[in-house]
Amino acid sequence: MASLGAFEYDKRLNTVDALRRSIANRLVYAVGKDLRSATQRDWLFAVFYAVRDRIMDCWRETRAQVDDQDAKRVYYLSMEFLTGRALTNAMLAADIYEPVRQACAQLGADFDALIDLEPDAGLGNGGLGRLAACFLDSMATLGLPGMGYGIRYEYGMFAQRIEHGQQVEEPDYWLVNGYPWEFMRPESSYTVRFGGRLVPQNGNSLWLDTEDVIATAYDSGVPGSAMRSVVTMRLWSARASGGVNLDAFNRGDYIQAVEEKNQSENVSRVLYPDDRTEHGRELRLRQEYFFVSASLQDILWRHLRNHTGFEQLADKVAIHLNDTHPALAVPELMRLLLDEHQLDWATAWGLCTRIFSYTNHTLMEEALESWPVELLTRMLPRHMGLIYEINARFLAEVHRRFPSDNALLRRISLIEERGVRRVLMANLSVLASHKVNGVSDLHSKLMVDTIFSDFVQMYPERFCNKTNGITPRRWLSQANPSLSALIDSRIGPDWRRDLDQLARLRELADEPEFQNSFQLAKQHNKRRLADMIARNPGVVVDPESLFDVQAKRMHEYKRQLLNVLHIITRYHCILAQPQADWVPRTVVFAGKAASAYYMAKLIIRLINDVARVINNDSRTGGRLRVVFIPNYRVSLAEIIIPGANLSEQISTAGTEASGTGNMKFALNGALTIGTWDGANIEIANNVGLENIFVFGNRTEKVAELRGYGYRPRDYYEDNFELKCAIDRLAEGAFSPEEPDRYRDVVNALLESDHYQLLADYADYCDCQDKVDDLYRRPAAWTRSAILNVAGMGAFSSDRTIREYASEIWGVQPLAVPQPASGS
Ligand code: 26Q
Repeated sequence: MASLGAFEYDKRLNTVDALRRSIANRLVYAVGKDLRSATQRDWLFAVFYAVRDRIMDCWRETRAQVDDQDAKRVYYLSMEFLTGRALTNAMLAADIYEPVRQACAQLGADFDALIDLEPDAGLGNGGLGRLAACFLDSMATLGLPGMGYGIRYEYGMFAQRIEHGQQVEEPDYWLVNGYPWEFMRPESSYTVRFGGRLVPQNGNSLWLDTEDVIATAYDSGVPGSAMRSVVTMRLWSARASGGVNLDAFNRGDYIQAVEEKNQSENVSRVLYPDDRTEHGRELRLRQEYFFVSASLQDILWRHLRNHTGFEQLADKVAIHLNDTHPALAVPELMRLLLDEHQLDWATAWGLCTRIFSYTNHTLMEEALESWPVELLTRMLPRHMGLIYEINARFLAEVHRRFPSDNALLRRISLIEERGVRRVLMANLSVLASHKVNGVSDLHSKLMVDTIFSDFVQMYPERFCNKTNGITPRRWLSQANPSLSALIDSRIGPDWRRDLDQLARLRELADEPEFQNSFQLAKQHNKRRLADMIARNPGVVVDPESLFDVQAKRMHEYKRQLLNVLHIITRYHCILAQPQADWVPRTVVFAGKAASAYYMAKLIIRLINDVARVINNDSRTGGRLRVVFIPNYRVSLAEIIIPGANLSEQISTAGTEASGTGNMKFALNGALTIGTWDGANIEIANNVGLENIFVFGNRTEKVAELRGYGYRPRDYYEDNFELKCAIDRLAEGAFSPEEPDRYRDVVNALLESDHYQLLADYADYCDCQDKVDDLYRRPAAWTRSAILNVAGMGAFSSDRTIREYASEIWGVQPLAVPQPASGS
């Protein structure tokens, strides 16, 4: 084995024999079973432990290197990490997938079944949470000294069942069987305080009589490609502190004492579903402060372990805010530096603005986070005081630079004064950060033109773009073994770490043999998806039909309803012209609606009602099928996405900050039908406009329509097919047992149509006809699909993270140690 200080992976551990021995050994000594008594779950754990053992050395070595090199670290603060399953990813990173599979076979364990037994770590809602997971993967792959900090929710994203066509939520108690990938670190526990009162003390404040919660760290390792390094994801779990309950306990009120304990442990109980317009949930604010406070105490502790004082803090530490959810990190760092470490204001604030950076993920005004001043004052009095002080100093500066602009002062303030006074978390985040980025070219441009235009006047140099990316390890190598093997056979395996190499596929796009193999891979993945659909929801679909997929969270702005309007129209057209040469289509939907989001849930029900009517109508001759796949999550995406021919990315222009699903589909050889929105634009530029289906109004036109009074009814009156689709919906053609069921949908469309579906409907339907035309020419379609894959190099999250590292965080990859000689 290599000596300490120079990591060298011992490949002898990776043979089938060695792995078989390890797995059997772990089954006996870690799981406590043997070959005769092992259940599937026992095998899963035994394999898990054997694989985990093979990343431990690299993980330990990574931590040692960061310490030894005293490298600047980046801390990625995120309320969500949507990592999904860990096992296959780890086997691929350690390059032991095949030997583990064989070892399992020799032991008589059903490899595929046990892989499928691992629950998803669903600690996120969608895009933002999955982005955080891809970023950790890329940091590990690039060897960047970094860490992710978040919350160890006991209940992740709810599980979705469909009952009578409607969404039913079930708790996702993902930890029931234990989670073999995490390590509890009780020595890394911190007190997080809430409530209490302030007592002024020489300029600063004493914060007394607080309710205290203990945050305890749980670490898991995120292995990079080829085990370049292993990044730590540290999630905090809440424990009651002894103190609060002691009184009741001493009074003999044991039950009362335990109940209070329960209360404080609620903080890390459950992930909030993304309901972007629902604000002010007190427990959500507690969660935000809880994880931010624990993380910052941990960061400062680690710094002081190796440094005296804070002189070098900003040279050693970068802290990134994933949206405004961790924005309380700003007053918390100020509090720690001022009250606990006695720095002066100017020094402390100077450190903040060098340390923090912030990513914005939404432009929708109503989705920007804000908290009532009253609530903050009650829960975090010291922080509210610090926010006032930060604001006062800032407004003085604004006034000095723009003396006569009182309107500017009102707009730019951290505190909104209209109605109930609220703290605007985005303004706080921008003010404290040296860099603020959007997540696609378009989004970043709109960001400076709209929500942050006033801040641009003050700090133009802060604003920049970092287009999102996805990890090719999970989203191609792991999810799509068939296509990966084909790519390997032509350009070798290095695209996994250098996705730009996919460009070499361009010259193969016209080669019949390559096209043929490419089609075979796609067919294989479509059959895999069709088999899954046959099991749940239990619909038989034809793998030869065009698989048209919209898989993402249910949101009005994403316009699943526009897709439904097209389906209804197509259905009517097939019935009207049954002899015409229709391209058989299977339209697949998947996605969760926030539990309190009425419209989104109603649209799920509509999809299921439309599916029932169309799938049971023999007059279509099977040329149209509609399917809603329940419980969309990372592990399901890994099957759905490779099986798609067509990727639906149809948000109203200017509303989807970036999208990342769009990248996953294109990387797996689906063609996109999409609006000129988010990263769709950059995908179009990279794959070529002739290889993507673009439709609909652009942002200027959307804004113009909004400006001079958009009248959806005009589109309805002027378009016969549209009128038919909406009329049938309104008459209850898809809900004969309750003809009124979709009245609210119809009214929303005709009366306001906030996302302008009707304005884009005609162009969307025309564009869908062009999709059919191309699909009728398999060679031309396949050529385009290949050129999509070939053009996706730029969308690796490795590219994104390299840009963050050099342009925002100022962190460098760890030096690769030379193996110690003679060891
Ligand atoms: C807020 C308050 C209370 C409860 C929940 C929330 C909440 C939770 C999650 C608000 C928003 C989110 C998630 C947002 C999100 O996923 N945004 C997406 O981020 C992606 C990564 O940048 C982009 O690609 C998508 O365009 C964007 O919609």
